[in-house]
Amino acid sequence: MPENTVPDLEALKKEAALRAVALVHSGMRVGLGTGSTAKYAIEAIGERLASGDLKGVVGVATSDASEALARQVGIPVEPLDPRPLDIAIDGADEIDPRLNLIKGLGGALLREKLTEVQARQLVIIADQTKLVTRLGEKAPLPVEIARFGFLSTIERLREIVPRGRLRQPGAQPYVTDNGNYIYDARLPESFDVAALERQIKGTLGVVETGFFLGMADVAFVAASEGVRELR
Ligand code: ABF
Repeated sequence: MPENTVPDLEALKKEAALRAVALVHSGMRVGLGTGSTAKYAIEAIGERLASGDLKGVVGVATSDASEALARQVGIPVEPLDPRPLDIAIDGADEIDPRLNLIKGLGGALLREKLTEVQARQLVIIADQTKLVTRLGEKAPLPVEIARFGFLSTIERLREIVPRGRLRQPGAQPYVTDNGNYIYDARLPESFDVAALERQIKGTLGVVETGFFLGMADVAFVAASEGVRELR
């Protein structure tokens, strides 16, 4: 690539997605992620099914949007049940050197966590901009909270993570697929991630956090030099 050329992020996301989709085999039950990178994976699974290269794959979607896309590209979709998934493929907002993640800027963190915790293998796909040295470096931590009494929940959360705000892209707060709101918390410069996760999760009114700790098995991270496999 010539010097000073801005990498095409969409091309990088697609390259990472294709590496992950190569791990999908016939008959697998696959967790389908959400977001602009996961979209390429869903499309690629659909293409492999259409070409006959894959057979009998069933998807479990992590959002209404991913379910709609999966159906559109010909992937049969089932609801989540207690059976394990063979693999789940999803994007992330931040990836630290231990493969701990922040997810949920796309708003699907609860269904993503419910689905991906059941996957035998969680494969993360991203472009290089998602790599960080510590979680919270660039992205806020999305925290899904119940709508009922949300202002009180936010007050309680502010005692732990004072900087943050209710996600509100327009006149009304953003509503998740589960009917909840999201508080986007700005993390401090230094903190114990497991302790902070426990503290936030233990706050009345909190449904789930966007910390995905110790869940990812592998990340395919695309840069202009190629796709790196991180474990
Ligand atoms: C989902 O999509 C999320 O958990 C994360 O918030 C987001 C990443 O989206 P993109 O791939 O569009 O950056 O996987």
